[in-house]
Amino acid sequence: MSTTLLSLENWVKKVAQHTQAKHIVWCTGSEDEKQQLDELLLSTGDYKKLNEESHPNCFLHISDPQDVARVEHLTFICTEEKEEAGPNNNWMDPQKAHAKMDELFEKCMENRTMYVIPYCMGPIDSPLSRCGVEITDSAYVVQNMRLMTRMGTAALQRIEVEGTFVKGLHSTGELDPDRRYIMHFPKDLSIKSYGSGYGGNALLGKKCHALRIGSYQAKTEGWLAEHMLILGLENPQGETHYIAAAFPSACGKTNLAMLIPPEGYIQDGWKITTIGDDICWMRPGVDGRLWAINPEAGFFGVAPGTAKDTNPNALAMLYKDTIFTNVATTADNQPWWEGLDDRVPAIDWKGNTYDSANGPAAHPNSRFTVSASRCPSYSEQAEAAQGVPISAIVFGGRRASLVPLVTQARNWAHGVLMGATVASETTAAATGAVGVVRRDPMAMKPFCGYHFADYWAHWLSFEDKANNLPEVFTVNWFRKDKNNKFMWPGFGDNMRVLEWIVKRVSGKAEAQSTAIGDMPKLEDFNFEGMDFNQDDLSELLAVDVEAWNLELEDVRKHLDSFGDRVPQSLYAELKVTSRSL
Ligand code: SAT
Ligand code: MN
Repeated sequence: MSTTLLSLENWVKKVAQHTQAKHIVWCTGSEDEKQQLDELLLSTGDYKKLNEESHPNCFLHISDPQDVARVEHLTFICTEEKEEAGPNNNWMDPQKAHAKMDELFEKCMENRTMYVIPYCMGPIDSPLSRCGVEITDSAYVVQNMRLMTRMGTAALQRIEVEGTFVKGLHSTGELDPDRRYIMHFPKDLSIKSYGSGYGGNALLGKKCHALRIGSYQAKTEGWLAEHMLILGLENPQGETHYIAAAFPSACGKTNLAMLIPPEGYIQDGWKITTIGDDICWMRPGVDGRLWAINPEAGFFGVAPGTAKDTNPNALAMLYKDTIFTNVATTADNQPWWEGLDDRVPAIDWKGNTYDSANGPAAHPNSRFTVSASRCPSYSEQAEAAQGVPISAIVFGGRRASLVPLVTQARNWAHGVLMGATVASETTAAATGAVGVVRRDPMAMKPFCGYHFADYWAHWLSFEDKANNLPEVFTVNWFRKDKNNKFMWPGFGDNMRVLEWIVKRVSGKAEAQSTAIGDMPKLEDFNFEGMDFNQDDLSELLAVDVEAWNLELEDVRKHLDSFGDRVPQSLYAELKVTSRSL
């Protein structure tokens, strides 16, 4: 027996019996265990060693070419009533789903080792953290969970004290897309995932637990589980404001979380620190503010586009102790991806000699997995049990037109409307067409574990739960001009927008009020050291009344599509906006 918690021991036994696992390994999180599994993965060909001199302790994993992204059409929320899951989710009756999954899992580990991974989402000693146990037959998953969560003995001890944990069962199966399902059972706090080894489908602590099951736990317990980065912004006076920002996958959350301010800002004493790049759990504190933790312990970031000029902090953490998935390699066996530098890769992500005629060398959704502690801008506050107080919540998406650079909500309900109606062009992080505009409420479209209308009502309820809520903003770094060129430089220069946001929060900047929200006055915006024309900024902050009228019509249709559970105050806010246009 490897645990004192009977419910856990019984579950592990039952799964072992059902899957006929050959061996059971309880993961402790030790360094020895890490090394043994690295060796195993090298011996099975699941890992390739990268150049030890340039990239010590770094490995390359290549997925099955049909298993490189999340599969939203095969991801289900299994609640008694279909209505609970809402139109935003695929739904399956829990009994039917269990039967389907039980059949797939039957004897699926016959010649495999079953790893039991106790993990804690969030600092081990934080009351905001929640625990889970993932059972998997993939050593690659274990190695990723080791970096992405606090896993092993300490987590098990907490689980044994608490007595409850999220149960995640995973098998890579045959990697057959026709025998692949990711099922969530919110009431039982359990997950069953079969047939994929890819991050979001297989590292069950991440999207499955921390967002889909987490959002359900959060609703029942009075907190928020969100698809947000968290950064700390320190001003020259030494005060730090924490900002939580939601963007859909592959819209630059990692880059924003690790932003290095423009030179002039650094000289003046501004600094950005990183708490997290993907997930944020927050709850009201006794002071009426929302306090947040990053439930993760590492970064599972998109490699392409990560470079010295776009994200030097990320690049600095990636030369050591990193797992690379589906990137290309150079002739001297260093990891390489599009946008990294101008070297020519030798081998593409499929293992073939690189030929530009065959498409990109690295998969567009290729990833790095690395411990957060390797990030130069990682904040020690990320380990704080009480979390960090959030001053501003930012929603963003990829919109080539219409949506201004930055807008501040009139009030909390307007902010919730902004979040509920944010739209973005799709990216390579999920299978399906890329570049199609879709509404992605709070960037949670693929991750909210229950009916969006109820989720918005939950968001709105915080007005009664906390009396010092963050200010809410919308940003758009992705506007394009007539020639299809980005109008805003983005990256480090996004600091200028963040500065305005914290100045607004602390009452140090004015705004001009418009129908869609408050926007910066040109004189409050810092252009120092920036090669940018003020006319362009005026365009980025303009409200195109005709286009906004069309947008609001679409927003109304979007809200309507969630039926009569949609809170009336969202419609009321929508009315205020359209009347003022
Ligand atoms: O879903 S993953 O966690 O694998 C990546 C993402 O889409 O953010
Ligand atoms: Mn994400």
